[in-house]
Amino acid sequence: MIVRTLQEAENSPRKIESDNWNSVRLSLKEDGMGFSFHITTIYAGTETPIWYQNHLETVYCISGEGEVETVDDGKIYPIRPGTVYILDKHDNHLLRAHKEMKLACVFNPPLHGKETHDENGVYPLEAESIS
Ligand code: 9YT
Repeated sequence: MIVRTLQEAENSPRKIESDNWNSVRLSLKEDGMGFSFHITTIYAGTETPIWYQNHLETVYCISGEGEVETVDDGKIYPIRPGTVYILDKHDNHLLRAHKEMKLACVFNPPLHGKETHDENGVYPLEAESIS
């Protein structure tokens, strides 16, 4: 069994910083679970273009307030605590935070650890591990 705390992971290479967000990667590919699990903080007032062409992601809102817009059809979905959105179609989307949001995120296939978005909001299939 593997046991970690958010606090220790925040003070380790498991925490990845970006302009609009940070992500604390509590479980990664190297754990052999077939998914990775992250706690992501989206900064207030930001809009992030995301298009996970190589991954599926499920996102559960723990706290904060925002919205997600699917680019293909312009639909806007409010995000509140208790909301889950599931990117089952590799949806190209815009994530906006009205207030800082804490999100629990699951990726399939799992991330290696060091991924950050490229200019199109994509993560590559292969990336550097944290260890
Ligand atoms: C919701 C979302 O995808 N935010 C970007 C960061 C991502 N969750 C990650 O790498 O943990």
